[in-house]
Amino acid sequence: MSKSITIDPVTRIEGHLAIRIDVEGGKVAKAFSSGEMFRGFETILKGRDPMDSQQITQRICGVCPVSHGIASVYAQDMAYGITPPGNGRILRNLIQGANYLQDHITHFYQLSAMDFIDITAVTGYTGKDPRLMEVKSWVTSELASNSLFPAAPFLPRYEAGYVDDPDLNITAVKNYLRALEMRRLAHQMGALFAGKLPHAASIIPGGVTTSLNVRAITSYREMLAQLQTFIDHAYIPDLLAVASHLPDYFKTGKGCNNFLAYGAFPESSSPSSTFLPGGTVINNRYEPLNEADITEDVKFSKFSSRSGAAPFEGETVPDPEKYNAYSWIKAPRYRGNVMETGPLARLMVALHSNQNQRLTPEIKKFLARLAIPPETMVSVLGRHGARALECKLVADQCLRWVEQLQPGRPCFNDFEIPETAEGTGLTEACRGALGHWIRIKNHKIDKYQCVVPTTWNCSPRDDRGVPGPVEQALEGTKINDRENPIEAARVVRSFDPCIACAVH
Ligand code: NFE
Ligand code: MG
Repeated sequence: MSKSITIDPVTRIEGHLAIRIDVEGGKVAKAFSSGEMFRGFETILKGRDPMDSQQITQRICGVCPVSHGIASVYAQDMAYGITPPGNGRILRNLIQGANYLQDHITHFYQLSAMDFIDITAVTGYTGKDPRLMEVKSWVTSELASNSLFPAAPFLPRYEAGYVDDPDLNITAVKNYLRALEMRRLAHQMGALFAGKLPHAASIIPGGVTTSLNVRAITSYREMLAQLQTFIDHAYIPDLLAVASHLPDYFKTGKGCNNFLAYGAFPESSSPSSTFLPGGTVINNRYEPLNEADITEDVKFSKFSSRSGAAPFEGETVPDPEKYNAYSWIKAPRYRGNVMETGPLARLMVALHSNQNQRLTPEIKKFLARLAIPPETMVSVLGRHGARALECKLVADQCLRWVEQLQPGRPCFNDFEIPETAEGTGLTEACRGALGHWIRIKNHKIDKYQCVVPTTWNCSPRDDRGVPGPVEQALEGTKINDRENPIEAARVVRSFDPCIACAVH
């Protein structure tokens, strides 16, 4: 007999996600992922000045706003027929890169580490680090108190097998605290060129409104060096250590095994020259991306609009009472296929396409350190590993880009908003492939559609009843204790879901 377990809300993610799993014989037989609210950004944008869109769409999210701004200005660049000058392209990369570092570090330490690390180990700390001593005394007094949720956000959590190594656990708590400083530093670094963050003020069609000066460039480089040190000496070693303690999670949460990436960080004015390559891997075979193959199903989503439409034809008409619908997330598909997107997808696309020959040896070196073959990356720990490696690669690349800036040269090109136009903006947000589609009529936005990374990953079933990537990754997962379904939470969090984005 199957028993249904609902995790609602899933905590330590962004937004409102409910997961229902039907467990049979100690394993997940079926899973249902539900985005629990409607937001309506695509509707809000209709009729507005197109130049509002890079500001308004950044408000979809406080975690990956830069990527929404970037997707929006890419779509407008295409609609207005403009290309940014070299400085403008590089500055966009540097702002987006800073956001990647902030976001990946936050995901590992603040959002996921507590799935693996036993933070109560800090109560046995005997060293003299003042901050760890402070955490120790706080956790100890909280545990002795009558508080309903003592030591939140560290506790409560599911009871489970955590890493059984006091030194590693204490180091991870120490790095959890340092990660808070690192994410602030990454924001400050990006804000040197963004005006402010998390919502960048300077990203516009045609480039970036910043007047480059040597002081900002030097500051960016100095802050980046601190972040690189943290990534190389804390994030990557902590990730490798956790992986060595919980190897079963290389065998858990495989999922659909199809991967989609649009590519990100252009290295020249050619759209295909991205540092992180784009394309698809279906049945272990690489194919270049064909944008026309992207559609969104809504049979099980709470919308009355037509199912199976391409983004330019898509509508977003909410229908909260729709029969059988169980999510506010649409179900994007690529030529009908369920596709995983995100750092793991980018790694698989890079490896299978070998488009960026600098990346392939780095990925192979990392797999050797993990002592696993590429196919084992398709797992809970593989997703965390791909994120950590990508964080390092992007940080190292930001150093190369910042050297390419040319003070005194222009950072944006002028443009006019045409009466009628359309454009597509494709990039990679931290969680995966992000697309914005804009159509302009009478100088105003006539249609704006976003297909967002977590919309792909947390999608419900499609019109054929095929479950989405997270739903598939949950299927087959062993659940040892139905009161503590930590295994399911670990699978879901490996995707780093953002439901605020997914329901936009
Ligand atoms: Ni709201 Fe976002 C998603 C990412 S879309 S976090 O999903 O990364 O740009
Ligand atoms: Mg949408």
